[in-house]
Amino acid sequence: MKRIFLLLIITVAVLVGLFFVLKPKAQEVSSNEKTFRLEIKDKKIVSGPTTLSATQGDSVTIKLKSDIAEEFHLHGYDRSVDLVPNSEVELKFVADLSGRFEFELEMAKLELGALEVQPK
Ligand SMILES: [Cu+2]
Repeated sequence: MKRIFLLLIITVAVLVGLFFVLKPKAQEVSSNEKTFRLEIKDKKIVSGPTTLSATQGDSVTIKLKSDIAEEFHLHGYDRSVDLVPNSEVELKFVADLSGRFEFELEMAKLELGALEVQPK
């Protein structure tokens, strides 16, 4: 009876061990899509976050709506998109650099917020 009990414990231990060995690693699978929607009025963000959080490797889409024609510029990644009054434009890229990157209205030289990319 004692032996059967011991065997059972060993079997359970082996199965638990196998579960952790065979379990797919979440980090390898994750390449998330992150979409942010920002609305700019009077050279300020009136809707949406001023800090955009992402993880390295994420596919980031920033949808932008502005009341005036301007240029949206994301530093570090050095990506720009022309803002067209009252229509939505978007900036799409893979967040392959980690760190904090400010974005601004390029012509006005006004900082709107920042993209924060956590290292993987
Ligand atoms: Cu700039």
